[in-house]
Amino acid sequence: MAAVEPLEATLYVIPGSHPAMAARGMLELKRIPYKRVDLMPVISRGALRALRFPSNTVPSLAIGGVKITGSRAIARELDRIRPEPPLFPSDPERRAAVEAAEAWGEEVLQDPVRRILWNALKRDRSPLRSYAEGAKLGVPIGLAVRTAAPIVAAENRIHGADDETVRADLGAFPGWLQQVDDWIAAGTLGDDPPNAADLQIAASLRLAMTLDDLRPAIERRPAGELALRTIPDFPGRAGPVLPAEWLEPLRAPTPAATKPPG
Ligand SMILES: N[C@@H](CCC(=O)N[C@@H](CS)C(=O)NCC(=O)O)C(=O)O
Repeated sequence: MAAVEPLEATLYVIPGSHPAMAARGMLELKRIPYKRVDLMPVISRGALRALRFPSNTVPSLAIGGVKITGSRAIARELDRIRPEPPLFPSDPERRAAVEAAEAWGEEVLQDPVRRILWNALKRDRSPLRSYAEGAKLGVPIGLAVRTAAPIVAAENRIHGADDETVRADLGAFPGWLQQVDDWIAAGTLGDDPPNAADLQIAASLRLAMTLDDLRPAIERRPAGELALRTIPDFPGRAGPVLPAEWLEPLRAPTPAATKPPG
């Protein structure tokens, strides 16, 4: 067996960032030890620019002298430098299906979950502390949370988390959950060990499940089980805060719940 070269790896994250959590899952799956650097949102942008990463978002990873930004780029680089266990299937058709689900996870699901969270935190900032659990931000967590109002406002602006958009996101959510359930049924998702799409999608669903407003609609379906299995621990918990009428689409019975017995 070829010797596995030790790798110097530093992963830059924001506490509670779902794509950063996906990247952590990838490194852990491949048993690559890494140093984690926790950054405050917004401030992260300047820090990553100063560190000369290709872009200014998290996750950003420095590994083996290379700097990569983005959960999907990180998945590919990790598979290149440490092929086992693979994040993508070797069969071309299966790989294409996993890549399509992974792209959907980033391009369709990731942003709405981010918007919903920031909109909820705008209504009540007190859960912020729970998302920062275990993080080393360089300032006392209490102080970071107490002074977070401008950051929360900036994040709402940066990510376009206005009420109209977030209400529409919640309306679309049941369809997205159905899409994930369908991919699980088709075998594209739900592999053991997880593939890149499992990690990408599970991280978004896990963050959504930190919101008491959303968790009941997710946890008992295959999508929720996948999320909990793939990323058992995800810091953060926000109590109910979104307007009840926005959540109505999520209250409709799931297809599994309406199936007749037998
Ligand atoms: N789509 C990117 C994530 C890009 C992104 O928006 N990351 C957020 C954290 S979830 C970020 O860096 N935010 C910094 C900020 O908003 O100031 C990926 O999958 O890597």
